[in-house]
Amino acid sequence: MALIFHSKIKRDDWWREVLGKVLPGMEVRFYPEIGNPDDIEYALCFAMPHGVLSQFKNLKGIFSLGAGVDHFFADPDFPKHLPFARVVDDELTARMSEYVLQHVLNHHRYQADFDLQQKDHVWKERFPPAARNRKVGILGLGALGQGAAERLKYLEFDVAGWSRSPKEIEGVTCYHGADQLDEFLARTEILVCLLPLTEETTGIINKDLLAKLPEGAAVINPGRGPHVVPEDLMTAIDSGHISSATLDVFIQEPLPENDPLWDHPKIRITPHVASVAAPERVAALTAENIKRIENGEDPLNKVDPERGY
Ligand code: NDP
Ligand code: OXD
Repeated sequence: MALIFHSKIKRDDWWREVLGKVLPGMEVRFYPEIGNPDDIEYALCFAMPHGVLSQFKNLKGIFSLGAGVDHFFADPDFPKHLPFARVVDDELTARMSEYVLQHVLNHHRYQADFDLQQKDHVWKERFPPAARNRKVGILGLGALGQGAAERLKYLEFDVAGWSRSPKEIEGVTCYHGADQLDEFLARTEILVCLLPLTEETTGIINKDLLAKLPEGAAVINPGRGPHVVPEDLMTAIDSGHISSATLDVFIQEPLPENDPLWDHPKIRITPHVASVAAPERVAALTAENIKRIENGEDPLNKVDPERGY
């Protein structure tokens, strides 16, 4: 029995050790060292090159190394019929919540303006409203959106969220579906995108959506790069309608050196670090899911290929 592993971040020794502890009978092969493809029964990966997974004719299950799965569905040969699971994990959620809190607080407290003022030695006060009067809106109320909403509520922000299906979450004003998007946007002063990337959500943060946010709103995107149309975001910031933005994810990663986003004075960039799942936790989840599949059960956190997330 062999498992094929692939990650964008090279830490093969670490993964070999943690997977070895929880899957003692499993041979772990690190892509591109596939060996005999017929030995491969499981895949644990992120951004596997397209066409690779479909070569494994004895594959029984596929596990994403992360929460997002868009990179799998982008592969035209992705074997959609196989059990397929992603990571849902308290620690990954907690890390994402930290990121969201950090950047919501920066926007709430006008930190981008103060950074620019500091460069010019300008002393100009501006006080934010109390958190309870600051409206934060989260696109996506799944594992990560709900986690972030909980922490924001703790700081007393006025939190709303938007999802595909209706939700009831105590202390969060919930909107859903295309019909309620405009109402959600009209009340959102700080927009956080925690949607999965699907056909429906690609390019969602475009000029039309940005125009529906109130004057001075800020945007935070730790979802996926293609959620945002970067030219529309820069135009909306340059016009003054949007005050500032924080982006963690990009259409092309690493963000090319000559990309204008790097130098925009009102855009803060982080290199896709909003959250990550610890290898020990992913390894334990993988072992549990292999056990389940071997017993003929569904894996935990199963992805629905029809919905795309
Ligand atoms: P979930 O699948 O748990 O939640 C997705 C949410 O988005 C759900 O509330 C879902 O609605 C909603 N949604 C999906 N499609 C639509 C739509 N068309 N219209 C309205 N709402 C929609 O995902 P997670 O919370 O676990 O993760 C979200 C994303 O965060 C990941 O897909 C990944 O892209 C990104 N991510 C980024 C990281 C980083 O470091 N930058 C790290 C980890 C994840 P419903 O509840 O009705 O299904
Ligand atoms: C993820 C990610 O999807 O790291 O987990 O982006």
